[in-house]
Amino acid sequence: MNKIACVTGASSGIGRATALALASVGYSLILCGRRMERLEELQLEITTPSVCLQFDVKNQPTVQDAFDSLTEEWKSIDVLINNAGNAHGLEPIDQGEIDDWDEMIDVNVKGLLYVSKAVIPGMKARNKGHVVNLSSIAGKMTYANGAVYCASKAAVEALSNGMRLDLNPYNIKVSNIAPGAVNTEFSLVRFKGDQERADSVYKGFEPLYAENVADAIKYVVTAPVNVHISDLTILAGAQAAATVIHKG
Ligand code: 8X3
Repeated sequence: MNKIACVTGASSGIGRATALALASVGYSLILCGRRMERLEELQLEITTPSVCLQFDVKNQPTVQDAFDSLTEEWKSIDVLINNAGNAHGLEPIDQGEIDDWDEMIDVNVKGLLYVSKAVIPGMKARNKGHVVNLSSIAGKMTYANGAVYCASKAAVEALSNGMRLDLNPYNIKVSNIAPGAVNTEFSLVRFKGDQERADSVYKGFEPLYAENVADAIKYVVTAPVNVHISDLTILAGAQAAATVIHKG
């Protein structure tokens, strides 16, 4: 068996592109997501061995059951890409929806923990592994109207730092990836299907594409054993900070 990479949120965006990028350098793939048909479509594009796991990262028992259902061979995960995440809403703190807050904290923070809890013990037992957590520029700089999303990503940053310390004695690398403006379904989800508003986020400049972030993750994962990329921020070419983008 090739090395095994497990990608959450593999059905679209950065997760999908990362699965394809890692397959292109020979990784076998565990594709995780909520939408089985999308995972199976992706599986058809992947030439290395792959399996699909359907679960919602918010639901801890189903996360654990899914990983428990893997055969022994597939349980030997070398690389975990904690990509599943989302943003819901963009408004002042007093106007935020409780359901939106729950969704962001449950998926971005608790979901990442649930998946990590299911995978890291095996890495520790095998004394090797690599965890890649998808944070955001929003985790490094809070912007107006984004307090809860930014807080959830700041939590990812703290978790990456804590994991790196705790897992260091077990030869497990932990990389934190912080993308800026990436043109995926991110804004469409944030704005609850308002395509026009989502499109306006990426107007007037060339944003990052999921493949750009996937390329960086591929480098992070395949870097020599003596190289540990602990933290990588990737902005769009015209971007200087979370909300500073030179347009026009
Ligand atoms: C996505 C980047 O700046 O829209 O995490 O929050 S940003």
